[in-house]
Amino acid sequence: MSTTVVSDRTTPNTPPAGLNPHVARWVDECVALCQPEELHWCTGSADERRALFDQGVADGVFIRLNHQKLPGCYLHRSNPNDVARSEQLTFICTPGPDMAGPTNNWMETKAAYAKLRELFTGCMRGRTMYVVPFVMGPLGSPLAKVGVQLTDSLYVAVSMGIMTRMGQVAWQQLADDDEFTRCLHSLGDVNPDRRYICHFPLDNAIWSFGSGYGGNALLGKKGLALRIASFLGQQQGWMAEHMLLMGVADPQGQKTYLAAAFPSASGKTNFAMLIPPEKYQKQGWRITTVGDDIVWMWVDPQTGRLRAINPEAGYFGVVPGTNWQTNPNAMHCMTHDTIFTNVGLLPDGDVWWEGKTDDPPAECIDWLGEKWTPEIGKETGKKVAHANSRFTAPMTNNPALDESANDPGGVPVNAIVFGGRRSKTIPLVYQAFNWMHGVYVGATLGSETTAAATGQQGVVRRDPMAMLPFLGYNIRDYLVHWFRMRKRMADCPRVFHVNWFRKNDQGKFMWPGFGENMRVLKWIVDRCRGRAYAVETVLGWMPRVKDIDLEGLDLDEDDLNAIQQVDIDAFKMELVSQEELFLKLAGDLPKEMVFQRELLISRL
Ligand code: GTP
Ligand code: SPV
Ligand code: MN
Repeated sequence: MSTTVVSDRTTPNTPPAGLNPHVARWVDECVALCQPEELHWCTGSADERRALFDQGVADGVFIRLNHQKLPGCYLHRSNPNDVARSEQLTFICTPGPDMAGPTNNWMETKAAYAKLRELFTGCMRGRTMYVVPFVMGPLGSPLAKVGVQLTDSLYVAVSMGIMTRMGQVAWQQLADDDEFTRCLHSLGDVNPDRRYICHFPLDNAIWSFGSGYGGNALLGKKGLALRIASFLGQQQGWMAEHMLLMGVADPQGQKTYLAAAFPSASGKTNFAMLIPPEKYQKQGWRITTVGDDIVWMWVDPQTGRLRAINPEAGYFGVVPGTNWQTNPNAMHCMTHDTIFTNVGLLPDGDVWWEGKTDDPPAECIDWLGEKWTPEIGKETGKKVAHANSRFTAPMTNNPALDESANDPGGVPVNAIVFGGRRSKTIPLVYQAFNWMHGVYVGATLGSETTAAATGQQGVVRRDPMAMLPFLGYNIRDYLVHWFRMRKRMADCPRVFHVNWFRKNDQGKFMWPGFGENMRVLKWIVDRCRGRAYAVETVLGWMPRVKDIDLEGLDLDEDDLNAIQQVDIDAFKMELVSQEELFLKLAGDLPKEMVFQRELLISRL
């Protein structure tokens, strides 16, 4: 089979004129391996998108939602065994285990290719292979990276069209270069026993088999933009991080940009789209979103300042708990041209999930395609939407999109924020003493696990910089890279730690969160601008009670004290639980980590 096969299922489809010869050769190889019946070269045009959705509806991949209510929106139900990232099946493949390090699953390169070739052989017989060229990063950015994903999933092809700058633009950006990430993906038979997400950083390649789920299958995202990019960044002196990126305009008219690393399903999308309480809006505070999941950062050699871009072009966001009160901007994003995955279907062709409205619908079809009523829910405990159900929407749907979201030069980064999901021990906000201490704070980040990955939920694990599942190389070198970045910077961002998720003895969140996080954000911005006071504590710099505005909240000073309280004994236990990470690193622990730990112990 040659690369000029014409598909009769959609529009006649041929390779682009002047196809890059390296791409042509690689596609030929993959076609020979996977043996698809047809090839579809994605162009990224609006006509193509419409045709693919029509095809998807005909194939049962998509359910067309009520286009009066939700223009351009579709529902997708995944295989029930394929609803979250599979961290235990995700591998870094290198010649030796040291490159992958103690926190990654490792496979030897040749063994990995041998295993994968077996799985991929003939896996696309009778199927269409979509050739999906895409760019991560604003077009023309020096950091932008081209990838080409070959996939037999129409859902993945269409999703890549939302999440990346997909189509003709990628061929232009690539020109006749050989430098593109080779992303090969097949659903296979969606069998968890034959599911592998393998990264080959030395080959700039990703092979993913047996899953159609976002982070496992949209290979531009966690695969390229984090695992491969973090490896490249370490080699080339820049950083790829699991962070949101937001602009905060203050009443003085000054804009402060924050990059914040929170683990999966721990508040990045919500924080990045924050709408300030009315009082703050009146004063002139305004938040804009550059990105909600991934940030690439580098030091501008002219100014010595950290700058950042969002490599993505869309949002793959958590829907449960999202509503017009908690995140109106996300709700706006979902009003049109959105794919919903694993949510409930209402009789009128609208969608529903837990937390969308106070009252559940009288009747609907749940994410598994079965009838659901509140009575059935009560009896069986079944949920309407899966806990990790998601929306996929273009960032241009976001009313708060930052004006620089497409700027190849990125935005300056004034603050870095780390945050975990911690029901106990960890206070609402503190500021690290300096960059080196900030790296320690990020490196020892702990968070309770969520539904974004399969496995046990709600257990505290160490998740350095929220990157534990996304690092493409050895964590030892990653931490050293973070410490060394300091030397490249003339003026470095201030570093903070937040926790929106502390609970009281009754199990209730102590802090209202969401839009009210503006009150903490204001202190952070004011600290960056030298306008806010802080006291030195064992953990770092903390606001006094009077430094956080509580007006209009159902909280008094005692409540805030409780949220900010640092219990020395509990913190000593926290130090013990950090051992988990230190033991993994053992003799490879960077000395700065040891020093920072000693300093913390001496403060305690
Ligand atoms: P990924 O896309 O998996 O990387 O997740 P994320 O970090 O973007 O998390 P997201 O903002 O989607 O939030 C995940 C869950 O946490 C949702 O159910 C939110 O409703 C909830 N959440 C977000 N922010 C807050 C907050 O400030 N307080 C509370 N209590 N819950 C929050
Ligand atoms: C996450 O799990 O951190 C996500 C969703 O952002 S996924 O793209 O599936 O990784
Ligand atoms: Mn994420």
